[in-house]
Amino acid sequence: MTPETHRRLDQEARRILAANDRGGYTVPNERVYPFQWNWDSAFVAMGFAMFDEDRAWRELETLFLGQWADGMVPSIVFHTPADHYYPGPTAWGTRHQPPTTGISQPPVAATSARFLWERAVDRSLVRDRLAALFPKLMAWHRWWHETRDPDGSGLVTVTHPWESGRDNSPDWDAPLAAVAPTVSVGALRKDNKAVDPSERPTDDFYDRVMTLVEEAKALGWDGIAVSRGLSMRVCDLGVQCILSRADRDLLALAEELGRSEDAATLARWIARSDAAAARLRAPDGTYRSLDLRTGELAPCPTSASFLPLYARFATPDDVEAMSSLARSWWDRLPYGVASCDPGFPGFDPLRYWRGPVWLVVNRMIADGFAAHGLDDIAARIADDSAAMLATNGFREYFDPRTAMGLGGHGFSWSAAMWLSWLS
Ligand code: 9WN
Repeated sequence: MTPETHRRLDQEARRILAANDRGGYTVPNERVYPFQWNWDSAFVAMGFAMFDEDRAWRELETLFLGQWADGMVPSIVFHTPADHYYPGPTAWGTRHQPPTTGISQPPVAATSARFLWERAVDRSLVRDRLAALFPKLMAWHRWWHETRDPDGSGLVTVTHPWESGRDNSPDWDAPLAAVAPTVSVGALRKDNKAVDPSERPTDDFYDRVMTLVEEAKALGWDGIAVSRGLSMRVCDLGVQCILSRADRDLLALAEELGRSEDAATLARWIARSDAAAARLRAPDGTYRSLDLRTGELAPCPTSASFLPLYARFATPDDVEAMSSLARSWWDRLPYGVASCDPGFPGFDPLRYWRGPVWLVVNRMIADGFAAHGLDDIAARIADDSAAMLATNGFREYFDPRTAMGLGGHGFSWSAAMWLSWLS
C-alpha cells in the first residue's frame, strides 16, 4: 500500500467516525442503522482511542446508559427517535429509559475497556472512569453466566439470532426452522429498501425472529423465563468465545483495580466455560454452535469456528485444525475470512452472514492466530482486510470472491478497524 493510500484511508476513517458521531455515541451507519448498537460501539471505541481517548470512553459509558437492572446490556439503545429502522422501540415493547431492545449482543465491551486502559497516555487520568465502568461490566458478565446459564453448565444461551451479531448465519437454520411464525412483518421492513435485498436476510427470517420477540414480550422480558422458555435456545459459538475472552480481559482489569473477589469470580466463570468447550467440538475437530434444545451441532464451520483461538481456550490440536481450515478456505476464495464454510451448500457470498467477510470478525481471528504463533495467517487476514478497504471503501461487509463492498456505506466499525488494527 502506498503512503498516499494509507493517508487517504486514515482521513476517510476519521471522517466517517465524525460523521456518524451523535455526541457520546456513534451510529453504525445513518441510513440503515440510526441508533447505538452494542458490539459496534465496543469496536468503535477502539477506533476513537487512537486519536481521542475521552471520546472513546464516552462511547462505552453511553452504551451502559441502556443497561437493565438485571445486568443485561441491550443490542440497541434507541437514544433518539428515528423512523427508518425496523424493529424500533415499540416493536420491542420493553420498559427501559432510554428505550432499548430486549436482547443483548456479543460482549466485546470489557475487551474494549482493556484496550483503552492499556493504551491510555496517562492511566491516572482514566482510572476513575475504569473504576466506574467496571461494576457495570461485571454485572453484564454475571447476567450472561447466571441468567443465560441458569444451570451453571458453562455454556451460555442466546435466544435470538440478532443476539449473536451474526444474524442469518447457517447456525440458526435448524433452530429457527423450529420457530413457527405467528407474525408477518415483511411489509414493515426498512432495511431491504436501504440496501440491495439480495444482501439482506429474507422475509421468512424476519417473521421468525419477530415471533421470538413476541414470545419474550409475553414473558414480560423476564430474564430467566426468556432463557428457559423461548423456542430458540442456542449456545452461539461466537458469543461463547467472545465472552470467554472478555472474561479474561475483565479479570486483568479486576487485578489492576485490586478487586480480588471479582477476580476470583471471573476465574471461576472462565474455568467453567473452558471445561464445557469440548461440547462444541464436532467429530471433524471444528467448533460449532450447539442447539441447546435438540443437542445438535450447527451444520458447518463458520468464521466463529476460529474464535476459540481468540478466546484462548484452544488446545494445540485445535490450533492445528484451525490453521488447516483457514488455509483450505483460501484455496477456494481469495479473500479471508468468509463468514461461512465455502463448501457448505448454503454458502452465499453476497448474503450477509452466510458468506461475506466482516472486518471485526477478521480482527478477532487474526488476534487468535497471532497469539498462537501463526503470524503468517494473521498477516494474511490483515492484508486481505486492508486490500478490501483500500479498493472498495469502508463498507459493511465484503464478497470473499472479489472483495466487492456490500451492505451499507461509510460504516463506523470498518473505519474503527482501519484506525485501531490495520493502519
Ligand atoms: C440487527 C449494526 C448491526 C450489527 C450486527 C449486524 C446487523 C442488525 C440488523 O447490524 O444487525 O441487530 O438490523 O441487521 O448483523 O452484527 O451489530 O451494525
